[in-house]
Amino acid sequence: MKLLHTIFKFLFKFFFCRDQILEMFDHAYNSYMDYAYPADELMPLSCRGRVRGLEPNRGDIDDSLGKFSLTLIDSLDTLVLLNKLDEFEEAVKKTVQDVRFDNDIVVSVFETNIRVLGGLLGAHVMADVLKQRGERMQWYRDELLHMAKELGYRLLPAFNTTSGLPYPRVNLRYGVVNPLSRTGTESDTCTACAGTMILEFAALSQLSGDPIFEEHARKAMDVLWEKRQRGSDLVGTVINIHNGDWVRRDSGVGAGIDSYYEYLMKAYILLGDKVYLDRFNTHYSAIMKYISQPPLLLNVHMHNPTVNVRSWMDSLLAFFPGLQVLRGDLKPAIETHEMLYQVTKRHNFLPEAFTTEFRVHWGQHPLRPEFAESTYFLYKATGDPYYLKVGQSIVEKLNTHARVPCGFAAVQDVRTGTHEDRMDSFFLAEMFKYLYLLFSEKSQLPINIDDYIFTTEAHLLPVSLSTTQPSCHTNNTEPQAHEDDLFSYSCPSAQTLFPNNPTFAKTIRDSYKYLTGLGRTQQPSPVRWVTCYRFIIEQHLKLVAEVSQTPEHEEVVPLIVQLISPPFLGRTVLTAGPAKFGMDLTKQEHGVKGSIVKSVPYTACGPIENAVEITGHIALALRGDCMFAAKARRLQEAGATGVIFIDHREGSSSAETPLFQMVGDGEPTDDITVPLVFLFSKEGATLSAALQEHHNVDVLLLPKEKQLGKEKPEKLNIKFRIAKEEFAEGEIESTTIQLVLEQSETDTEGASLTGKNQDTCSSPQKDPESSP
Ligand code: DMJ
Repeated sequence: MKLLHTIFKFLFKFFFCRDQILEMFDHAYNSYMDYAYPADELMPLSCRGRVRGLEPNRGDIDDSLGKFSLTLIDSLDTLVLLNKLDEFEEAVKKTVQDVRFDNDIVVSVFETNIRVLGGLLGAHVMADVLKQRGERMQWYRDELLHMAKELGYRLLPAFNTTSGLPYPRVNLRYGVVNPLSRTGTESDTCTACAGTMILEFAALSQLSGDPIFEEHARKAMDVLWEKRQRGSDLVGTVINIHNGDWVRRDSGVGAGIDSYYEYLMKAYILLGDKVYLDRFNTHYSAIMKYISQPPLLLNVHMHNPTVNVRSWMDSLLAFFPGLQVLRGDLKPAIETHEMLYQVTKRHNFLPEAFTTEFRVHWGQHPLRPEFAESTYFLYKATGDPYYLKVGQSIVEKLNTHARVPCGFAAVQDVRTGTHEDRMDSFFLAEMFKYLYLLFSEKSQLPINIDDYIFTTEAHLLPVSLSTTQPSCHTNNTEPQAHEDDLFSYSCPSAQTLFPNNPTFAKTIRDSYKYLTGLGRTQQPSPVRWVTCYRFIIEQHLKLVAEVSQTPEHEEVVPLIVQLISPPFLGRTVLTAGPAKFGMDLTKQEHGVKGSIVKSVPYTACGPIENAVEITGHIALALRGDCMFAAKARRLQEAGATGVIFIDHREGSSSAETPLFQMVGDGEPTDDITVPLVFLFSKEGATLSAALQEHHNVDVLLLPKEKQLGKEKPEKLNIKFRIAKEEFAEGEIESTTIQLVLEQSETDTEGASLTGKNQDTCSSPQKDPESSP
């Protein structure tokens, strides 16, 4: 009875929390839209928008405001995740119609990148997913991506330094060195400011086809790495952008450095470039050696790392347990998170800075999401309902101590509970995502969350981006990660870490229960080891493997898709890539013929809705969102006789990109027997245009060397017959072109081409005998 009661209470809280979070989001978002939009931010106490220049200058924090409706853009992909799809469509329309970047305003390069560029990219990806599903966003023509590209170009002047480290600020209209820019006199920037560009810039390069963004972000990452202190492998907090000298040499994982480490790990996940993992591992070992003093994370001097430089911690470091979960290092993640939880119990929120005795050092709390972020990651890694309880406490504290009639207000001082007239955009971009995800089952989400990686502002980038093209540059001279490090390249198992101890998370936490002098022993809660979050990396590796470089000894045999029905008649030939699984087309002397039908959904990542039309035909499917093998399987089951995959990356073509072989998903693929070919997007566009114009398009899939009418002309004779359709007197006379493929005398097997030795591609079929 007691157990039932506990389960009921747990379920009630679980579902109640989800609804409560949605209601809170509505309150925050609607307040912004009703009282502040198109201003950058909501002033929740004054119930109006914050317009830079019209309000008293707050210094650096105002550099986030670029008169580009910051909060709207930062909220876009949250709308999707929270299943507010009508609102999303509406908000995207507003963004496209109202937002302009040609503003004579000086903004922070870092903040504009993570909030605005990241926001646009995350929203573009979501818009694309919804559009491909065929229900919404049908009007969408990549407008957000075009805006992202424009913004990217406006940020680029910041990288015009001799070192390659970006200026901290840029004038959106005039750049940096222009006399009208009112910026460009700065000589230094923070490590995180220079080192938190790579995810957004690489995604922008890959989605837009212009490598310049990724190149600049990589260069900045390279400089920071080169400038690490070689003895300690730590970096400082502030660096000179001209000569790369360290300006502030204190080193921690919070303010000033935080997302540099985060982006090394995530750049590896997104781009598959092991250089970033090696760098991350090197830094991580140093962090664990010098900065991590469980459960504390304390800044040290980068040149003399055994010396603590301060006795307080900042709230930004609360993201770090989440990053440790990503790496699979759960024990210290649980310890630090528990310490942070105890601090929130004592002060309601994490103060911006708190001492090693957990007293307030700086009492402000601008509704930062980092603690919720780590809570979500720990719940994913452990499945321990304890973390739901933590999430519930975050929800309660926000409602009790931050909610005001026009939104949620930052806390000026956690000791007094006084409010500040600000609601930062990250509250909508991050806080609600992590809280909602914490209380949602995967199946309740509109997207498969495992297919995405979160930027530091919690914008969603698809891990499949890593497979769209090889990275710009890789530096193979990097040192290898420490071989003896348990976590370097593998997913650690709970068995290894906590042998015979199913309640390891609780055991670890229990040592910190009375850390702040508060709290009582918790009821023992069963801990379930669900998964190591390193599945993201495994997922990534799978996706990389999907298009992995073919080993040197294995040749990529180019295939073709030849359009054979009128009016193409074999003259349109598209170069295609092969698959390592499915039917081996090189063994099909005469290829495989069929008419093409576009899959619905186009990505073929969900149930095939037009199986009736697809049966007996070759399906067209867009690359992305799920594995090639999964798409092929689904389409084969729906009755397709072959699949042509079309690249989702704009502008790719066989002339410019080397062909690759699609490989399976690591699982057996023997069940997939239909032929599979891959077209880059330019070739794919030709095929799609043909289908749109002619509705019935027959194609032949076959190896290039066996291309009809070319290399082996002796095998087949192609004859064109002009047949006049004669109708009753007075009726229109129509001309039909017939393509007749005849076996040559030398070819004894030609009959297998179409099942008969003569094929008419005209409609309606004419008796060839009647032709002239
Ligand atoms: C966010 O804008 C990002 O997470 C950034 O990396 C630092 N933290 C703020 C919110 O606290």
